[in-house]
Amino acid sequence: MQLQERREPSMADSVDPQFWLLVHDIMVRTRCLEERLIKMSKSGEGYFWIGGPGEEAFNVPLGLSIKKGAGLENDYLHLHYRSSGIILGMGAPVIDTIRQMRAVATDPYSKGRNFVNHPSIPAWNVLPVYPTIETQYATAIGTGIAQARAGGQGITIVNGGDAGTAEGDFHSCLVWANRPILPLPILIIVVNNGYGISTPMRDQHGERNISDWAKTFPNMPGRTIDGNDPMASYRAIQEAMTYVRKERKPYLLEAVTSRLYGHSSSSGANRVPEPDCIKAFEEKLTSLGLAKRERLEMAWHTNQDEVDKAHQIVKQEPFPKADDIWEHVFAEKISPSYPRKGGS
Ligand SMILES: Cc1ncc(C[n+]2csc(CCOP(=O)(O)OP(=O)(O)O)c2C)c(N)n1
Repeated sequence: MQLQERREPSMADSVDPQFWLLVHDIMVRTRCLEERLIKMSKSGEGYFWIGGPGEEAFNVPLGLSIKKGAGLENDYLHLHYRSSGIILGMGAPVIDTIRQMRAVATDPYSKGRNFVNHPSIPAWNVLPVYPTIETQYATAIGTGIAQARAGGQGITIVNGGDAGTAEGDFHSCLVWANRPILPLPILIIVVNNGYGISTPMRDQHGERNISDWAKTFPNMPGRTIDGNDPMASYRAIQEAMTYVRKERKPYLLEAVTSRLYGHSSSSGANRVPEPDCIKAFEEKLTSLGLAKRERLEMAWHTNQDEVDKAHQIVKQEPFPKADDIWEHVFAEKISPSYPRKGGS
């Protein structure tokens, strides 16, 4: 793997230090949330855990950079199941993810019916996250076409893992995004954490970098960056987003990250000794003189407290009732030929 970094020592100075404290705060909130979800899965509160501890350094700057809202003039997000840092960066509250983990009726994303970290937020163009890997690269083509036709500033953003790039949906996205007749404004992201469940990426992928697929298309930029560094990530995201928004053409960005608790609860969800992006960021912030250690420690206390309080609230909330099974399944104005409540 070769990181294509462009070193700009002025990066830390060119951004308000308060911004990096905000990034740190949301990274910590995301980690506190994910560690709570893991505890919930281990104590039988919820059926399954999958999530993004280790991806915070890339995801939080991305979430903070989204043009957020509904409709074609805003960004559409086709995300995978490790994107908690993105939606928390966009301002989603931790309590809603805890609700989906416990599968309670108050879960706004799926009414207690989907796995945790499978949000759906229509008001922010966050399409439902699915557990089938890589299909999001196919749906991204649809909003990409709509936004190419509409013009304006809104773009489509899709992310997924390294292993999934071996599947056809990823390549369909590259081909459709680069059609000369209608190039698509899609920021195509691959988060490379080095594994597909338990299969090492290096055993399966002969390409040097996944971003090298961009070279197949004469005009498509592609880069591989250190997704464990929030400053490098923010810089690369800004560059890529500016290109896609202005040029209305695709960009392939690969972020190399850690995977700190393995694949999911199915593989045990135990901490593994890979580089921790939050620890490294804290070292950087203090050594650059951008933050004091006490300020950073306070972020851990405040966010842990917020997550604990949200968890206590969710524990009192009701589970869905059996009678609710047909709610939110069919659209309101449906053809009479479609099945009705109680029918099939
Ligand atoms: C279409 C499909 N095939 C297989 C699976 C089983 N599966 C779930 S996660 C996973 C590995 C995904 O690895 P990667 O794309 O690298 O993403 P990561 O989980 O590492 O973020 C697989 C094969 C699936 N969910 N969907």
